[in-house]
Amino acid sequence: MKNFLILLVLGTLSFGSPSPAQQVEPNYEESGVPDYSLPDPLRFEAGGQVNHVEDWLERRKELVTLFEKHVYGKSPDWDGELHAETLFENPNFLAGKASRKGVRLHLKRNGREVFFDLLLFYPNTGQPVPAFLGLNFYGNHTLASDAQVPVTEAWIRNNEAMGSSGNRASEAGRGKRIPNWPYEAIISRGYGLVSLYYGEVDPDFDDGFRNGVHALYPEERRNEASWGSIAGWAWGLSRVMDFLESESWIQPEKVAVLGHSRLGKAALWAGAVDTRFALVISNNSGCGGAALSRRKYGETVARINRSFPHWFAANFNQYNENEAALPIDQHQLLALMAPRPVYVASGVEDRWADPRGEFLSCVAASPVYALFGLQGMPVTAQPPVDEPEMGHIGYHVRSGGHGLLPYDWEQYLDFADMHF
Ligand code: GTR
Repeated sequence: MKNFLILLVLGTLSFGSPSPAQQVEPNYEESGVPDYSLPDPLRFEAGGQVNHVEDWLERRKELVTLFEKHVYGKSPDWDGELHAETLFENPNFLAGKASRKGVRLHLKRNGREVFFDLLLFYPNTGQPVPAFLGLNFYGNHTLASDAQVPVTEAWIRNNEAMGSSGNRASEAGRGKRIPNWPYEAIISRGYGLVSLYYGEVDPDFDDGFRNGVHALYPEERRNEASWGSIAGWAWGLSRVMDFLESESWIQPEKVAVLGHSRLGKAALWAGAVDTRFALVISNNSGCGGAALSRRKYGETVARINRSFPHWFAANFNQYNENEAALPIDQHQLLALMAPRPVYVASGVEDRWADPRGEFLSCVAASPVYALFGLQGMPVTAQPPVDEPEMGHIGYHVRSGGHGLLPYDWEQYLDFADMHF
């Protein structure tokens, strides 16, 4: 018994002074958040206050350049040709209430070509409608219970390696993601929905720029500030927008871009660089998305760079365990949406994505909305679970963990109703 007690005490002691391995456990305590001060969105790098909307437009350019250089990398300007091919069309979807179609977007540049397939749903109202646009994780067939929507072969075209790391699509997934993309509810609220598989835009593994949209720009070698996969996914969303502008069923000036998790990071970056997106939604985007990097809560810059070296510009590595040196923080990314509405959603159990850091980011972005005479985040204290707050910035922390759920969609639909 005595020996047992000694062992127990030793065991406790060894927990009290963590080994190096234990020290790198993620921090999930508010008391473990370091002191930090956030860079001011309304202050020019050279000093000088942003007092007017005209100043902000200059400051905005400065911030986009900083995010390009230090975080996401700079995407090329599109100088190729886009061609849309209709794959299938069903004007009698949902017993005639809606249409569904498949469109293949071919992107050609200097003799090279990539393509990605869109799945589009819209109500048969006879009038152009607003719509949501979002990348999906497992293929368009996961949003369809019938066989009309084919399983993507992108992972075969690109590289088998994608199969191990890149959310490989398979027939087994057919229809499985409909609860995450509740098109029936979206349509009945008068909105369209456009989705595409992110692995067709850029496969989610470190491929040295050989596949996906990167392959269209072989002259853009991987360097410290070149576009990572998040920027590639965002760039793909802009190409979808190019196409949607020519569609008659949609109101292209009312397109909300949305994404979950890594694709929430991509939706935010798409909204930041392409102001055609009228509303931007980040679902559980966390580190490198809506959450403040300086809080070092849950996933940190160092962790994300080590796990996903292809997501960001190589420069972002400079800030591993060195967040205070970042010239920007993620509240300034949210501020880049102003005056357009932006919604940030967290899951209370999704501590890896730092729900509080996502909320504080909304608060810290709000002065830019105030410059436009708009209310950003209406409150400064994090709202209780399942009690959304909506100004020009919307926020909720819902019960449960990481995921894009019907509850989230209800808020996005309300937020879109409020602003469109
Ligand atoms: C995690 C990653 C997060 C988030 C998530 C996802 O592994 O650490 O940043 O992006 O993946 O995309 O589901």
